[in-house]
Amino acid sequence: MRTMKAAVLYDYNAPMVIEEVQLDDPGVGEVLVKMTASGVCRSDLHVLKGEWKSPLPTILGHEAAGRIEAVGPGVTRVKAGDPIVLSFKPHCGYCEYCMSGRPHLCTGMGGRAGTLPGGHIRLSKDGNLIYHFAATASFAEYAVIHESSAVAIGPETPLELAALVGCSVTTGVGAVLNTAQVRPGSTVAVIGCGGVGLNVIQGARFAGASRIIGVDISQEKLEFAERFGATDTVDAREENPVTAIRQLTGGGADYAFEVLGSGETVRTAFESVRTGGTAVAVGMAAVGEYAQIDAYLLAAQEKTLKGCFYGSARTHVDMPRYIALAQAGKLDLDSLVTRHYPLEDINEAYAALERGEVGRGLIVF
Ligand code: CND
Ligand code: ZN
Repeated sequence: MRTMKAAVLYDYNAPMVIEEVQLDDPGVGEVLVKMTASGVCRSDLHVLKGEWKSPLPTILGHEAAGRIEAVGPGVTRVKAGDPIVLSFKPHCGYCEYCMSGRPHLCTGMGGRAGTLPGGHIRLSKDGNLIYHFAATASFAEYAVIHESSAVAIGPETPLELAALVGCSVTTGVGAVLNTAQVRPGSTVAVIGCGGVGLNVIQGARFAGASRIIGVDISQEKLEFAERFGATDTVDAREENPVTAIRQLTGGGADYAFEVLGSGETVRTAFESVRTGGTAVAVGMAAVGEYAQIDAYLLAAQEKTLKGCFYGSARTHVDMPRYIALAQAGKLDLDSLVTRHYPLEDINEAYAALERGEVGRGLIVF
């Protein structure tokens, strides 16, 4: 067991508390990671605001990279000193989803919300258990994670940038390449140009989209969108995005990605695609929120509405590839991070995310 500094969430809509907590040694099939950096993603904000219920107290954080500090019994794939990206979807390798190439939907791990696979909890404070959000709990100096959550990457990879591959890059680029499988020459609309949305935009550029329309309510975000490959931008405060996208594409985009997480913007995405087009919900709304769509047009225009979890990633294949693409200059990770924070400033980092001020914020340890 070790004592370490972490950000603990005790109540929804209350600040996280920076304090010393205890972390048990890794058990069978688990590893101990020393954190290098952890990204500030809206998914953690959903929990902070109580929009997603996660058992409390918990340590948030799921977009991270670090180095293996020690391995538990039976771990052979990684060893102390190895650089890794943390995956928030551990997978068993044997269930129907894993065996059919969709490990991001694995159902074979056991456990429940806030625990590691098998139901284990390694975090505590003075004997009281603390839950592991997203099986990663990366807003802490160290984490114990399942070995399938430790994605080995090359020794030369800058770990601060690799952290982004833990969520926003893999989710955003994967939404385009894996979930939607955007074809070259397609038209693409992206509703919400934050950390994940910018990666949808650069994924669409990489996939050869002919037109990429970024939609946001912040002028700063729209400028970012252009830097990442948007050919057109729409300020949803000034124009109806559906009308604007239809005009720009001559009737509707081939693909529209919702990357905010609300029922209203899922509807916007659905209405923005042409006959036969595909709308993809990447953003994750508050639990219990519904999206209204025209049920007649769903059939009559043969539209597709699909969800995207974790960029439909095969993490151990896709994450090293995204890093290789970044190293080849085909994906831009450097420009995503606009602010660095020490762990002590984590509440300010989330306030800035909520105010819509940052591309991606990064907590650096
Ligand atoms: P972030 O807050 O950085 O981006 C959201 C963007 O939406 C901001 O730029 C806002 O200005 C913009 N916005 C707000 N209102 C509107 C509007 N009405 N129309 C258009 N744009 C608007 O969030 P993020 O990029 O970190 O996360 C986005 C969503 O993706 C969020 O719901 C998060 O939980 C989800 C997500 C999903 C997955 C997955 O596996 N599917 C993984 N990680 C995050
Ligand atoms: Zn995320």
